[in-house]
Amino acid sequence: MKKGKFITLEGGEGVGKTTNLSFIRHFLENQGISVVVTREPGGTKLAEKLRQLLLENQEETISEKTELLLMFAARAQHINNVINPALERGDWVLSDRFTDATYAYQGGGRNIDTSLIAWLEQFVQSGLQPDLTLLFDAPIELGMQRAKKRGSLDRFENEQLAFFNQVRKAYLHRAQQNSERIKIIDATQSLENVEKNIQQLLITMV
Ligand code: T5A
Repeated sequence: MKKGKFITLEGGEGVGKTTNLSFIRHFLENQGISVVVTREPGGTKLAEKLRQLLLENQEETISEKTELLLMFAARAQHINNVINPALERGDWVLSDRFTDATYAYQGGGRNIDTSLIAWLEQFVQSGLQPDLTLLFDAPIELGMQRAKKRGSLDRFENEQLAFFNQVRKAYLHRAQQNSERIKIIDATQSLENVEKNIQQLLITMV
């Protein structure tokens, strides 16, 4: 039985998900809510190992099908060992990315049929969906500029511009289709204004 709330943060590279995660955590904790902060791919020991395989630049090409299945393998572990137990305890779960990222990157970016993703989603999640998803949106160039400041690029960040444009398009399409759950945040704004937008959305939930 899910008692807590599940919030996910989504968007392209370097749009500010991780930065805003700590703002959200503090905001919720100040309201007396117990928060579990996690991320995908990852969130458990095994899923973090899968993350490493997925993000490292590899000599061997990872096929699109392998990539998709590894994402869902990590997710199955994450849901079973971290997300569901936390929600059952009544904690709120804040995840840096979840299944919308699969629709955007593997669906939009890699062109995998979304009905296949939907099948895996149902199989792995058994109906589990976030209560709220914040989609941080900014032009690709801006996010990449911010991401590059951090140093070397991972396997996804080394993709071409066309890939990221497809990812962004797929995210915006999902937001349109799930407008009750997915709220778009203009990530080109100053951090202060981004935080104000987030706070307005969170206040309606607490
Ligand atoms: N993936 C993941 C899939 O392909 N399928 C899936 O199903 C899943 C779950 C994960 C990768 O895996 C892929 C997608 C990803 O490529 P990741 O580390 O989670 O990788 O994702 P990244 O996008 O690479 O994470 P980043 O850390 O690069 O981006 P963030 O978290 O969005 O950005 P953040 O907060 O680190 O900010 C970057 C910089 O910008 C500044 C920050 O201070 C920081 O320096 N910044 C701002 N500056 C000015 N104004 C603002 N409003 C700012 N917001 C942030």
